[in-house]
Amino acid sequence: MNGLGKTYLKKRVRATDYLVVAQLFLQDNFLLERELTPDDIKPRLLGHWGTCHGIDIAYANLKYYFGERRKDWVFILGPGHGFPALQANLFLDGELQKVDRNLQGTPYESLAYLCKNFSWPGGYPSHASPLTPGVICEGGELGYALGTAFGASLGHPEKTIAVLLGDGEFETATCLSSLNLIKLFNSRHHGSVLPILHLNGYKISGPTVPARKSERELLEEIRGFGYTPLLTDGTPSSFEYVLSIAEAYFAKIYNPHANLEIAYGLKENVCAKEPPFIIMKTEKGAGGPEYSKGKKIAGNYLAHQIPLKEAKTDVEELKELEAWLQSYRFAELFDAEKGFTL
Ligand SMILES: Cc1ncc(C[n+]2csc(CCOP(=O)(O)OP(=O)(O)O)c2C)c(N)n1
Ligand SMILES: [Mg+2]
Repeated sequence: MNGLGKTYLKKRVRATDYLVVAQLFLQDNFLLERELTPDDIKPRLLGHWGTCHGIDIAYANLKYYFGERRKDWVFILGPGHGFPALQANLFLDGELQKVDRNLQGTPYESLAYLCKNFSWPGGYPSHASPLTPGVICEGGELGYALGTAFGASLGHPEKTIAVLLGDGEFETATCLSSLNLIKLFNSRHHGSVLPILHLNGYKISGPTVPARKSERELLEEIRGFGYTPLLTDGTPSSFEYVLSIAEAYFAKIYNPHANLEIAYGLKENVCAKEPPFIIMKTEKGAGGPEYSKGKKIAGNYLAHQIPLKEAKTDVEELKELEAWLQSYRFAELFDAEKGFTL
């Protein structure tokens, strides 16, 4: 990937992360054109921040890599509580605007409507739901995403289905048993399913079991289910590398005689016999507050829902929120009249 691609991906993640935080907190002053005041903050803060940064990374990289190569790619989101990130990405791409008549004003009016109406009575829900275009299985109960992905691949060899699984979700019996579906579905008659485990270390209330395993144990577990584990830290070049290996594998199923090392510029014979399984390691809540009131937030379970819960009533938290929002320099990425300028 060239420098331009890397710059674009970093900007895109900054823009979508900002949109997430704005949806969670703001009912006004969406572009921070003046100092943040308590009146700008929603009266009831209800949503999930911690998983969103990783979703933004995964979505950006998948879209960038598969957008050209695999036109019929699908994204399935396991942690449906990361809905503000899904909305942010659909909004940035203009997909929501195509179907939602409330989002057809100027770019600023649409952004204001989106943010204010997230998790708001009569507005958007806090979790992915059938109101969101493209949602094929309502979120809420963790565990079904991988099974849904295999189901969506049935009889659709043209489809590539990337499915993001939370590491807490990866503790559920439903998700773990769905890993076995590869033994039934992996043929030329069905689509390509690409599981991505979001190893952010935490679930609602504490550390996850996959994160408590050593890297060797986790990789052996994935291999034991019949997959080739591929690790990425979410940076554009490492994400591109694991996607190129996945792409080589999928291409080989459809064209067993292709010389993929030449076709994809891969340096060695990386096209394993077992299908790819990506492990994306991120820090939960990265980019958000590191500490607040002496408590560690980013990289801890406290990032799961709303950090800075008292931002409306506590001046110190309001200032921390303002600094957090400012850190994305959103004004460089969005013009009130022209929209996104990434
Ligand atoms: C079957 C089921 N059990 C429990 C819950 C409650 N719950 C909601 S979010 C969550 C934690 C999810 O953690 P993880 O999968 O690691 O997602 P992350 O937010 O860290 O990406 C849990 C346990 C649920 N939604 N479904
Ligand atoms: Mg987690």
